[in-house]
Amino acid sequence: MTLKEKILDGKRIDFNEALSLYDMDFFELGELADSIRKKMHGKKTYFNINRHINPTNVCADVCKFCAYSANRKNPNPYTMKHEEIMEIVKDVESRGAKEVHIVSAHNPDAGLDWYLDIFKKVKTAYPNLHVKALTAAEVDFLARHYGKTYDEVLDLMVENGVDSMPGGGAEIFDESVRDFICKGKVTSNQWFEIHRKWHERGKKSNVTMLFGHVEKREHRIDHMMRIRDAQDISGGFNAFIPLVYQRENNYLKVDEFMSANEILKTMAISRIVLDNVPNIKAYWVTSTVNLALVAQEFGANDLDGTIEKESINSAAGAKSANGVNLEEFVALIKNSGFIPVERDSVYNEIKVW
Ligand code: V47
Repeated sequence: MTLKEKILDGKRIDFNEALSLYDMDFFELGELADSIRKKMHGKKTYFNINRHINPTNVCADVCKFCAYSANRKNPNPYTMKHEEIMEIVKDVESRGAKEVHIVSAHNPDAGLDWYLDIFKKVKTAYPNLHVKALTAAEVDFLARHYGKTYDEVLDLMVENGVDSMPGGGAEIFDESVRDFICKGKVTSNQWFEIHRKWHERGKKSNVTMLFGHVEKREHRIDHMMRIRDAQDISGGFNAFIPLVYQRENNYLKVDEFMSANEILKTMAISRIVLDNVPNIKAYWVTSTVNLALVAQEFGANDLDGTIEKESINSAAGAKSANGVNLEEFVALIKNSGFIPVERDSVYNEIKVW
C-alpha cells in the first residue's frame, strides 16, 4: 500500500511518513488534504463574527518573536481600563459579534482580579456572548505570579465566565527551538497539562503553531504529533491554527517570509496528520486573506472571523489591524467556490450565508 493509498484509506500516518509528505507533488498533496476536508466538511467554510481584544501589552516575559509586548522596540506600554473594554464589547455586541477573544501580555502589576474582572463584567452584561480568553501561557504566568495551582486558575476562569480557551502560546513544542525563541515562558509539557485540565472540565480549546521562523519541517511534524497524542486522550481541541511568523519589530532575525508553497503544504499536512482534530483554521491575519482563501483547497475549513481589530500580529507586520468587512469576507468565500457558514465559538452552525 502506498502512502497515498494509506491516507485515502483513512489510516493514521507516522512521523516519517508525515515528513515525507513535504516531498510529494504540491498539487497531489493539496488534493489529498482536500479529499479529507471534503469528507469532514464538504464545501463549508466556517467563520464567526468576533472581536479580538488585547487589554495590556505590559509583559514580564520576553519572547524573541513578539512585537506586541512593550519593550525597547515597542516602547508604548498600555493597560486598558475595564470601562474602556466594556465600551468596545458594547459596541461590537450591538453589531452582531458572538465572541470576544481576550488575550493579553503577562502584566505583573495589573493584579489577578484585573484579569478576572474583565471576564466577569463581560459575562454579566452579555450572558450570551462567548468569552474566549487566556492562553495557556497566561494561565501559567498568573499561576506562578499569584502562587496558585493551574487548577485554581482554571476554576477561577470558569467561575468568572470564560467559556473556552484560545490556542495561543503553543509556538513550537520542540524544546530546543522553544528555548531559543521563548525561554522562560510556559513549557510544552505545561502547555498540554493546562489544556488537558481545561478539557477535563468539559471545556473546549484550540491549539496553534507558530511557524516560518527558525524551526525546521521536523519540528512542525513533531508539533502536530504531540497534538494528535494529546487529542487522543482529551478530545478537547476544536481547531488547529498554523500561525505564519510575522517578521517586523521583534528580536528574531529571519530574512525571508515563508513561501506560499511551504505554508500551503504545512496546512495540507496538518489536515492529514491531525485526523482527530475536527477543524483546520487558516488564520488570514498571518497568512493574508488571499492565501487563506487558497488554503480552503489545501485542507483548511475555517477562516476564523471578522476580528475587527487585532494587535498582536499586526504589531509584527500583519495587515490585520482593522479586521475585514463581513459582506466582503462572505463574498470572497463564495467566489472561491465554498459555502460561508457562520458558526458559534464551539462550531455549532448559526447561519449559512
Ligand atoms: O501565541 C506572536 C502569535 C499568538 C507573532 O485560538 C505571532 O482561535 C506571528 O494564539 N508572528 C496569539 N504570530 C494569537 C493566537 C490566536 C489567533 C487566532 C485565533 C486563535 C484561536 C488564537 O500569536 C501567540 C503567538 O504564537 N504571535 N508574535 C509574530 N511575530
